[in-house]
Amino acid sequence: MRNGGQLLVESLVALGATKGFGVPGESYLAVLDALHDTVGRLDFVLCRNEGGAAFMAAAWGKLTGSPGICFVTRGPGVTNASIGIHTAMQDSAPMIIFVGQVGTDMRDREAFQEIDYRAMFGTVAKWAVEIDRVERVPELLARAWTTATTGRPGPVVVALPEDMLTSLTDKAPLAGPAEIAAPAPDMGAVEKARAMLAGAERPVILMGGCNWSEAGRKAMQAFAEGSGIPVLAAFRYQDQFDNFSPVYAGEAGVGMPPHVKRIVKEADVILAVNVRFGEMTTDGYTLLDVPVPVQRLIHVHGSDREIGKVYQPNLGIHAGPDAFAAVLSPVTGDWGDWRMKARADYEASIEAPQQPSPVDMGVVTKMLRESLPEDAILTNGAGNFAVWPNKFYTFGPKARLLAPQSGAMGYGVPAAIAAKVAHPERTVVCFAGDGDFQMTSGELATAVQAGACPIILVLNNGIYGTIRAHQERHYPARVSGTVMQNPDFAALARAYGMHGERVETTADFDAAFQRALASQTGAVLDLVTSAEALTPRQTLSEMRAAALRTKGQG
Ligand SMILES: Cc1ncc(C[n+]2csc(CCOP(=O)(O)OP(=O)(O)O)c2C)c(N)n1
Ligand SMILES: [Mg+2]
Repeated sequence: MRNGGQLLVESLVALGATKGFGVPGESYLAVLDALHDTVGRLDFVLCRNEGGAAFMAAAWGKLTGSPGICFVTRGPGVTNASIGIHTAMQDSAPMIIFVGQVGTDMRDREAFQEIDYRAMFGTVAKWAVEIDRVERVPELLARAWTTATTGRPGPVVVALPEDMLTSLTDKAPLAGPAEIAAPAPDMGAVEKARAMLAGAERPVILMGGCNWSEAGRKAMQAFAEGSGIPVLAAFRYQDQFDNFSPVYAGEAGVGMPPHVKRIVKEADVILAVNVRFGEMTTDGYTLLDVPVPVQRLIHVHGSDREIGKVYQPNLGIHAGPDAFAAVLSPVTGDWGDWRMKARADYEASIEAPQQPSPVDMGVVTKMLRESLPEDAILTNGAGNFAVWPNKFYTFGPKARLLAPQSGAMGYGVPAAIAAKVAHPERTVVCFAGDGDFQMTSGELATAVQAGACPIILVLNNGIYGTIRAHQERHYPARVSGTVMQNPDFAALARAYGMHGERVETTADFDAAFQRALASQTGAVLDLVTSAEALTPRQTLSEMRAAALRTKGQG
């Protein structure tokens, strides 16, 4: 006989979960107790805020393709965690979050910390369920795992009533995950797609998602290179295609470079593989007309619910990304100049002009681009600073980027911790804004306790820069609610037991970074940057002046 907590935890071990990120609560003591027996097989990574824990689980899912596991308490615990659930959803990343729940004997009375999770996460998560009978733990957990990982991957919320967790059953735990083959493409449709591409003058491939296998990505690269078709990455998925490939042309994401907009607009045939057509990838739904784009669209996706969701394709193909890539063979066409211009424009776009800032992030990013190991993992949250890892770093086939499609501030630090927990041997560099960093800086304690040692670069410009930029464009010279008084970030890092340094000039960065790498503790480098250098190609003053001129006040 086992209780619900033991049945759940033993089943999770069998499914392949090795780490769970969480904050304890009295609502799921039986789960915590069961985790007492799985140390070394399924470890509980103790976090400081459920928002951090859920971000770590979301990042784990995005990095590994296996559901990120999160444990949180009811009510206030899960409300804190909701930011990570939303982020996993927008990222299409697999995640399962277990939430303690009030006992079934008092449900629907608005008992202490009670929430109806199906209602709360009905549209935020991919699925939300409550397990109210202990015998159903294996059934519903198996479904949660399958739901999180198949089709368009995403987060599943599983609520666990307290009395269910302590009830005894002789039901056996799961023995392992179901083996599920992804939908394979219809070969007639694949030939149609090849014919559409072969007949194109300006074809482009757009790819995204985190559920590619290495073989699938290689096959996609072989197809794109063999056909000489330029490739764009969907928002924050530029790590899924070798940026050094002569066909790679950039990221269709926030702050989209002009050449990327031009490529999508001027393309006559778009092959979109594993792409969710979000606002950022489409530049606010302007690059392709809704619902019928001018460009001929081939949309390949593992979920039938993504095909035709926004854009009616000329050809939709329901197929998993790997399964589709595996059956592709190159096409030929006369688009060499188109491809070469796309690549040249991309190469020009990653060269940053000199920045008006004590620490010049253009120089810093270039230095990292040239010196980080090929399997480095970069992470970031949200803010203007994200342009550096997102637009000026180059991701080879082994490098990874963990950056939130939800634009959630605070993601970078927990994602870097999760990456270090997953791959202690790899170099993990988090880019954080000063505002972004302070959303989850409490997780530095988690990092130190878990022995996870990322290097965190805080781009300290003293402002909530993104909002300030919008402010200057819409309400020039009326600064409101965007200036921060910051703590000493290096001292803060040292207080947590990490290496901390303030870097005042570009010339000081290299040595500081070497000391950070050499430290066994992880490090925070507080980089003094100027608010003027808010975007790589336009200063804050230029933004203000332009807006004042438009308003006739300049
Ligand atoms: C959780 C969350 N809260 C608020 C926002 C709105 N927001 C987007 S960027 C930003 C400012 C980011 O400031 P900082 O991290 O200092 O980066 P900077 O833009 O200065 O480089 C804010 C407040 C958000 N995206 N996420
Ligand atoms: Mg800032």
